[in-house]
Amino acid sequence: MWKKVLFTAIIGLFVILLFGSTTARAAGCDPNNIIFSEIDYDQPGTDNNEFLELRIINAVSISNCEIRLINGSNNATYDTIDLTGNWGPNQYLLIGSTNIANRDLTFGGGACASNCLQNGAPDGFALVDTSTGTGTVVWFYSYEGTITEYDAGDGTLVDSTPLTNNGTAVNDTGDESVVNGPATGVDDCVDGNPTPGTANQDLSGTPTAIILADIAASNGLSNAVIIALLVGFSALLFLGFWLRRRTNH
Ligand SMILES: [Ca+2]
Ligand SMILES: [Ca+2]
Ligand SMILES: [Ca+2]
Ligand SMILES: [Ca+2]
Repeated sequence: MWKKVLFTAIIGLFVILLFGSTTARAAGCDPNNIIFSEIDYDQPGTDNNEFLELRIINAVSISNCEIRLINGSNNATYDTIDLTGNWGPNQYLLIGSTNIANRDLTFGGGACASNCLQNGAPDGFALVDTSTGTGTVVWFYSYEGTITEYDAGDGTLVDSTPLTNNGTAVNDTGDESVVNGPATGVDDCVDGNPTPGTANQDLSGTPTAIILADIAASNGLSNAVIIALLVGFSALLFLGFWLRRRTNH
């Protein structure tokens, strides 16, 4: 009898080790595996193309996590986006308005088309662990300033980490988005071309030098003469020159 029980236990343990280990994932809401990647909260005119992009570093279950959008003027949560499923590694989780293609989740309970992300200043967003039953801040970022003493539900007052670029608060007002830099630190945000759901523009390197070795006029001697005149004229006035691209070629 005892031999049979012991044999069954050993087989059960073997099955757990064999199959359990292959599906093991990091704990949910792991701040090292769910990081902020990019946000575009303000476009010229009406904000029709807002999105928030997260990057999943390693395989992780995020079913106990949610993203909360937080109004900096009163610390109220104005939108909650439940996260679910197993993700990663190296995947982008895209939350967007209904105008954002290939989004995984949608602001406003699935219905928000414009003005989904408040424009500050400041406003913020937090990754919250809900496995505690009430809510615990995992990370909490803000833009255009700092939000103080936000309570996710567990009674702990948390100040946001402002998105900055070398200490200067970022301000998204144009065609670009706020991209977390190549380093994972949030004090390394830069303006970049919006890349919802895909790898961010790499702005880490020094711009590649362009050496102008030759100018080929597309329209015979006339273009070359124009360029020569421009160069000579500019050198006299500004000690520099510019190139003009003809539009009628
Ligand atoms: Ca706008
Ligand atoms: Ca606000
Ligand atoms: Ca907005
Ligand atoms: Ca991106």
